[in-house]
Amino acid sequence: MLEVFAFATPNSLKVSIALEELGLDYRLVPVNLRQGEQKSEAFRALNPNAKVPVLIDRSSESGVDDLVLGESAAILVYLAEKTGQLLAKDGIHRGKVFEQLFFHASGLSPAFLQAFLVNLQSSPQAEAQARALSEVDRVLGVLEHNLEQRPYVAGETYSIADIAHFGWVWRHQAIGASLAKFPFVTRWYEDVSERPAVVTAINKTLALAQ
Ligand SMILES: N[C@@H](CCC(=O)N[C@@H](CS)C(=O)NCC(=O)O)C(=O)O
Repeated sequence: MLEVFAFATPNSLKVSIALEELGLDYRLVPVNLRQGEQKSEAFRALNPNAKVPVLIDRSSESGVDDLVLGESAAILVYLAEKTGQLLAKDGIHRGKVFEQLFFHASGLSPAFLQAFLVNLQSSPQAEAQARALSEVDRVLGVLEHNLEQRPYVAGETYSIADIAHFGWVWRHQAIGASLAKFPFVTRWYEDVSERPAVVTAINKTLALAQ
């Protein structure tokens, strides 16, 4: 049984989507970020970084070798390798998936997070908001360039790189960003949004905050 410590957030959603796509049996364990549960001693024992998501794979009989894994991109890679799906075993496509995952972790995710945090302030400064949104637009422009040449972010097939990017792009309206000037990103976003696994994962992840 797989357990995912999560909340109704972009990084948590990525893991729910992967688990739904892969048809794995899992349980979501809510960590209420609004109440600061991520800072509890019990949660920090799982992830000293005090952030969701965290995956626990209890597939070992003894429990001694249970895997406890933080970082959404690492979890996506683990699940893909565990099942042999959504990540090529070698070659060009695998390289491209990792390129996108590293771009996600170092570029797209921090840009969206920064814009989200600026918006969260009680009286956000216009200049800070504009700067954050301009970086969001810049990284969306990088995605646009990729998606103009291929149907999915890392090539011809859907992969964990699409799941990673989708997790944050899903929140574009909440941070005041628009996809209107990115037609290829819009096409990809609509395509991924309609996948049954994605619809189910969004519903289950949003329910964590209800
Ligand atoms: N690099 C981490 C980032 C995780 C992250 O930022 N999680 C947010 C929710 S999306 C969180 O737990 N925030 C709580 C906090 O910062 O106190 C990942 O990709 O998993």
